[in-house]
Amino acid sequence: MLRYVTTNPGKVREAREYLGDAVSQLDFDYTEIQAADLAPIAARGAREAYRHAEEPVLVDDAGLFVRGFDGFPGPYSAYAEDTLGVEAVRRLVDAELDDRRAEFRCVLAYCDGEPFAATPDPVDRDDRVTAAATGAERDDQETEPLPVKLFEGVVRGEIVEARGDGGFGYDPIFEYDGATLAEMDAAEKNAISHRGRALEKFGEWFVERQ
Ligand code: ITT
Ligand code: NA
Repeated sequence: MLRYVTTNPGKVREAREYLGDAVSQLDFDYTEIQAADLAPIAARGAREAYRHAEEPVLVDDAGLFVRGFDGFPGPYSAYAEDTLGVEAVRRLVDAELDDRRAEFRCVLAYCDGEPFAATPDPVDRDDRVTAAATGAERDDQETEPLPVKLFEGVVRGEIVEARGDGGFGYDPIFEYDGATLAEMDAAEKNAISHRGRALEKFGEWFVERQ
């Protein structure tokens, strides 16, 4: 059984929509280190979650990166949602920026305690992600680092007035191709979303791993 490590049921709904019943939620609040990128946060989280669960884990770290704010809230998106709230983030963009462009990023980090093949993975064409996946990501807690494989997805859109009541988090204020993510069902959102794209890369790779 593959455990999808998150406290957020919205993420699990989308993962199960894509990967099916082979995944179940592991409601585990791993330590989120401070970092400018999602990848090291997810990688550390996957190692911690694997040590805790002792079965294959997939950690999902995501964030909203507003271009005109140099990527804020980015890795601090959950904190910004909890403190300011989604509507205040939208008002900030409205008040401060003419450029409404933003992107959602999602990094999935997989760990099952086993090493990965050293040969370049033809499916994973993102150089930065592949570099991190080869063990370049250091594990301070162990002399022998646990290998972690990373999969990244991005969707580019714009911050708009809230519309729709599907999805979760920042979905109502993020528009892609004329619709907000909250106006899409889980399958429609997966077809274009940061998470859907990361899940697709993971799914193709995981079939070969099995
Ligand atoms: P876990 O860490 O337990 O997985 P979380 O909700 O705290 O749950 P993150 O740390 O990845 O997740 O924080 C991401 C923030 O971005 C959080 O405020 C989410 O609501 C939001 N978010 C993540 N994915 C999203 C998506 O697909 N659509 C809208 N908002 C999203
Ligand atoms: Na979190």
